Amino acid sequence: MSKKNHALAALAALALAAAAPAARAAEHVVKMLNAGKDGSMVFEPAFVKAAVGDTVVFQPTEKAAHNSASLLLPAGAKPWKGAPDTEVKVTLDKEGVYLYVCEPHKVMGMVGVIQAGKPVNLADAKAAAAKEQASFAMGKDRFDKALAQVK
Ligand SMILES: [Cu+2]
Repeated sequence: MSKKNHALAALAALALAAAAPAARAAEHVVKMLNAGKDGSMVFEPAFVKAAVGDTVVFQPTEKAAHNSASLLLPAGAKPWKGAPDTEVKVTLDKEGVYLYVCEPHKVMGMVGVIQAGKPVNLADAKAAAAKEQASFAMGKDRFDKALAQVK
């Protein structure tokens, strides 16, 4: 490596170090509600757009044995399953679309979608959502509404 290249590499390292605080992971809060803007038994917001490395916190804002459990994940992401009426923190360590449900109320359409980075598995997510929501008694369009916000 030439002297000039050494200097450039050192500058690049400095620039990366300076940029690090701005790249710190964000925390997104999703409330578990008995009644929200979109009706009864909802995650609010039902769609979260995040960056890889961000955290989503599911809060038992209203209690009714709500939980958050992953349904479909990007390849290699870790599944989660929260206890009833208990906060769950999920770190989005893989890029893609995450589908999750409230197990007791998924038949009422209590479901949600998270996008971390690029939606690399969107086709898989849409197929899994369509299959799952076919058995819902109500809120059959909630996965579709949330997935429509993926960009
Ligand atoms: Cu619930």
